[in-house]
Amino acid sequence: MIEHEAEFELYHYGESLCSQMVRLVLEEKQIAYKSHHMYLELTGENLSPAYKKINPNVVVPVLIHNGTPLYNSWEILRYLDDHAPQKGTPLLPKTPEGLAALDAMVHENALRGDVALGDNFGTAVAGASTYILANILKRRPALAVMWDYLTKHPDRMRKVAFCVLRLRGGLPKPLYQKFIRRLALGLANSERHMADGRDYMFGDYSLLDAMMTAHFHRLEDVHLDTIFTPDRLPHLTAYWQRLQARPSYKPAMTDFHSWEWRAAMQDIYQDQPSPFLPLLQSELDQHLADAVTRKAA
Ligand SMILES: N[C@@H](CCC(=O)N[C@@H](CS)C(=O)NCC(=O)O)C(=O)O
Repeated sequence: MIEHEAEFELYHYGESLCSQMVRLVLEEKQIAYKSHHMYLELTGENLSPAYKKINPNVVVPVLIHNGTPLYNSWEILRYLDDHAPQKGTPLLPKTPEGLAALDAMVHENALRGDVALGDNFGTAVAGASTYILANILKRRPALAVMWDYLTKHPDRMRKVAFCVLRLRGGLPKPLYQKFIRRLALGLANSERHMADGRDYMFGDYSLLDAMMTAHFHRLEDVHLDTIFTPDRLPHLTAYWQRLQARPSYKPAMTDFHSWEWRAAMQDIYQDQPSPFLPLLQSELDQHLADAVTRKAA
C-alpha cells in the first residue's frame, strides 16, 4: 500500500510516451487524479530511494488507485477502462474479434520491454528520440550520470544505454537508420489500415488511438512530422489532425511539455527538419509504391 491522498494518483513525466498514454486515457475517461510530476534524465529523481519505494523498477508511469500501485502502462490503460466502463469514452472494442485485433495492433505498435529497440513501431519511435535524452543528460557531469545509472538503475541494458547516450551524445548511426526504416514501415502499414476512410484505428476511438497520439506527437519532437502531408499520407494526416483536435490532447499532452525537453529539441534541430527526414521519405515512398504494385498485380 502506497501513501496517498486522492483516489487516483499518477507518478509520471511530461514527455514520456507511456505517461502520455495514461494521461490521455485519464482525460478521455474523465477521471481526476493527483499529479506527481517526476524528472527523469534531468535529475535522476526516478533513481532515488524515495521513488524506489513507489516503483523498485524506477520507471514511470505508476498509477496509484486507493493506495495500490499499477506499473505497466498498457495494464493501467485497460484497468482504467474496466474501472469506469460507463464514464467518458469507452476505449476497448466490444467483440472478442475486436479485442484480438487490438492486441495484435498493440503488439505491433507498443513500446514494450520485450521488443528490442527498433523492432516495432513504438520502440522505433522511442529509439529515434534518444538524441533528446542524450542532450538532457549532457546537463549533468558525465561521472555523475554514470554513477547514478550504474549503481542505481536496476535494468542492466538501460544502465549501459544511458551511459552510452551521455558519453557519445547518441546511439550509433546505423541504429538510427534502423529506427527510421521501421518508422517508415509502421507509417505505411497504418496508412493502409486507415485507407477505408475510418476515423480511428478501430472505427471508434480506442486505447490504440491514445498510443498513436503519443507516438505521432513524438515524431513532431524529433522533427519528422513533416512526413504527414495529404499527398503522401492522406489518411494518416487527417487522422493525426483528428487526434490533436480531441479535448484530451491539450491537458494530457501539450500542457505537460517540459522545459528541458523543449530546450533539447531546439538545441538539436535548430528549427530545421531532422537530418533523417530524407531517409524516412524515401523508405516510406518505397513501401507505398510497393503496396500500389501489389494491389495492381
Ligand atoms: N513497460 C513500462 C515501461 C515504462 C518505461 O520504460 N518508462 C520510461 C519512460 S517512457 C522510463 O521511466 N524511463 C526511465 C528509466 O528507465 O530510467 C510501461 O509500459 O509503463
